[in-house]
Amino acid sequence: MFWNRKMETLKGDELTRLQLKRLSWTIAQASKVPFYRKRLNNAGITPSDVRSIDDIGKLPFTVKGDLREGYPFGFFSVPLNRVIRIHTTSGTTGKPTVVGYTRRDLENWSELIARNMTMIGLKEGDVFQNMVNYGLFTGGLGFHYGAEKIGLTVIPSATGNTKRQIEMINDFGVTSIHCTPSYALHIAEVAEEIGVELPTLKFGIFGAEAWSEAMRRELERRLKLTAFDSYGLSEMYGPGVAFECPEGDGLHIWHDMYLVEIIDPATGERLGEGESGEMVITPLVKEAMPLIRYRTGDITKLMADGCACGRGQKIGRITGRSDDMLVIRGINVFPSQIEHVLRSLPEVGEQFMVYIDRIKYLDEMTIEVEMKKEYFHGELEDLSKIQHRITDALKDVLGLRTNVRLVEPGSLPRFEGKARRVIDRRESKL
Ligand code: DLL
Repeated sequence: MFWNRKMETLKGDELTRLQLKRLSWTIAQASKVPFYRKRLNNAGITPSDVRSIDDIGKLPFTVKGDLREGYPFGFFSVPLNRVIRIHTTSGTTGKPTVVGYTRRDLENWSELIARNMTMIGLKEGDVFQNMVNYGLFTGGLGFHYGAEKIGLTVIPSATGNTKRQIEMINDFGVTSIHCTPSYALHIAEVAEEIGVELPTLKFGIFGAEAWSEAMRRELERRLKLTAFDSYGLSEMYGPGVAFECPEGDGLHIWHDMYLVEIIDPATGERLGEGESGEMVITPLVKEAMPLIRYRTGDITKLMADGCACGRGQKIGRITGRSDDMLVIRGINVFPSQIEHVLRSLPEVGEQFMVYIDRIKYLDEMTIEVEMKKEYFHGELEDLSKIQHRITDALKDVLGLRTNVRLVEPGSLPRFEGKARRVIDRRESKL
């Protein structure tokens, strides 16, 4: 099913022409922001110098630090009286990033969400429970208005009170839910604990954090639904940047609204199709806060074109963030690799936590792993065998010795929003 078949399937010259037109518009719009005016002047570039899509390579990157320096409204290209909504990122490191939206921006954003939700098969008559934070986080209102645009019956349940969420799913005949994969796992855990099935659920939309294929299988099995990956970031609009279609194997990114490049995060060189690197996005229709070549920090690749659904070129699932990468005794480790290993082991339960310390100048990684109930009360000897098996499996994938501690089911923190499973206690990280 398509929400906007023409735009969703636009390809070839027709797409390039539209992208170029919108890119010129975006550069002109960005030139109204003093930061970009100066940048473009310094680079000696005017909007008319961009004659082909590839000319974008002449423009400098924008990074999160630039946006922080513009706090709060320094990146707005329209007067404040045209900005009708503001969101911010959570700002765990330093000042949050502020994003503003004009009326047209909000319409475009809803259009994107409507495309995504229609693509997976949601339509009028479906009941949608939106179990994410409804405040400054873009996941709440972003999905809310897109779902209403299609005509779904929307339950703005937000986060928290897991038992009540489960009750609502059953009482209201909810067919589709949206939350972080971590929270979905918690929902499954609590539903099992209180012995409740969720028979009306069909679709799970999960995103806002990296999650593995093993996690998808687990969520699909335990919640008895089909799980779809949803990717986005506040600096674009929020959720709705890229989304899986029922064919799976990658996410469709909306090429009429976003120009995508993949670069080597170390050198900034552009990489080719199939090569993994950092995704750089230039939004093509953002009015209140245009951005040029924004470095997302997210690691992915452009996949070969030609999805059976007829939509445009996909990106691979996000495998981590360039700034998520941990350097442990000189070896690069992505938290997503740890998650992947742990979720494929039958003895491992719901949660894990990773702690990194520097002990006598040496990095030590300790992984606390919750076990499944049926294994936790086993013989000491068996527990020791399991611990070795986990350590070996991690060593195979990470190339690194780790300290694995098995802990009781239910003893590690649960997350309602984005999970924070890695705690780096070293003073200097490299
Ligand atoms: O997380 C927007 C969103 C809300 C996306 C709801 C999907 C669903 P931020 O809080 O600005 O925005 O965080 C953006 O989260 O750069 C990625 O590192 C990460 N992220 C988001 N979606 C995924 C995903 C929202 N599906 C940052 N897989 C991004 C992996 C994701 N990482």
